[in-house]
Amino acid sequence: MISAAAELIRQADRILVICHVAPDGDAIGSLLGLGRALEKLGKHPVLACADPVPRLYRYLPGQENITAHPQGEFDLVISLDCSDLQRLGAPFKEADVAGKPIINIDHHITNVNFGTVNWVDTSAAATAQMVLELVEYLGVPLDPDMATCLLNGIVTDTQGFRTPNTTPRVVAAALRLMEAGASLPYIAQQVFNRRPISQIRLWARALTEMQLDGRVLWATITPDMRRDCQMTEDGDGGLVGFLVSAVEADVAIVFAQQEDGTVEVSMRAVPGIDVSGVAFSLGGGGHPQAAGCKLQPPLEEAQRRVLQAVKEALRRQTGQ
Ligand SMILES: [Mn+2]
Repeated sequence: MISAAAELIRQADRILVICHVAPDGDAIGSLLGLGRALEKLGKHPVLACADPVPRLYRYLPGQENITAHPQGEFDLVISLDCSDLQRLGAPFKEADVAGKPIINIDHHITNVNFGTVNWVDTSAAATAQMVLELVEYLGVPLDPDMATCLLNGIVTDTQGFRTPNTTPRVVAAALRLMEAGASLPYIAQQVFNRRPISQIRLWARALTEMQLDGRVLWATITPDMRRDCQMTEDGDGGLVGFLVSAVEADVAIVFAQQEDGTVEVSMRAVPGIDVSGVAFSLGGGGHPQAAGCKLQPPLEEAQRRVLQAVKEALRRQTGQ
């Protein structure tokens, strides 16, 4: 698969590189790392994402070049960290790419193989790890900026090398990126140790109303709560990862309602429990221990559906 991807890249010139909506650190890091490598190959990549770069990742070199409105013609599309075409959002729909080949590079178990070339490696801890392998395969020398972006992807998707898929291969990839000039302590400081007080206030609000239902711990964030706390970004700011640390819970869920009423559902599970199937059945996707989906309002109906599906999955998986 990597050779087929490399062949398409060698033949192309103007390349649309695009990641999923509501981008995370792996999506942004992979996008920037691959974009830089393609430029070094003499290609003309345009980096696209439907949503703005989250504040946390604005320290990454080149992030200001990511656009939500890719212009002009392209002869190749590279999709990164995205399990289906829908999740590429508006930039993909609007771009002039009809009939052009798509390279689908992803590590989500729920990937639906929508590409011309599908390189889906569910054993990879991050898409950035696969991008590193591709960059090396293409023979592009790493530089410190490229290495920083790719290591950002690995560090965030493994929550700082703590997820069960952190294999020696992942650590070896991180080692190569550090040797190329990326600083692991600097990245960890940027992405784990700094958060705006508005986010802490929002967590405080959400935590007072969280509920434990069996072994499912869940919380809600509404647009009103975000306004009260002057929190400008969507999502939960990582709250779901904090909730799943409760020893009384096997699954944590955060329901983050958007301004338009849509409910963004983030789920986390302890090792041994798989929530990716629940997310997929509700139109989303993800990994066994970290998955999500988007549901239509009303909020209460979305909560009822998700909680029911999660409890059913827990019953099936634990036999309780
Ligand atoms: Mn990822």
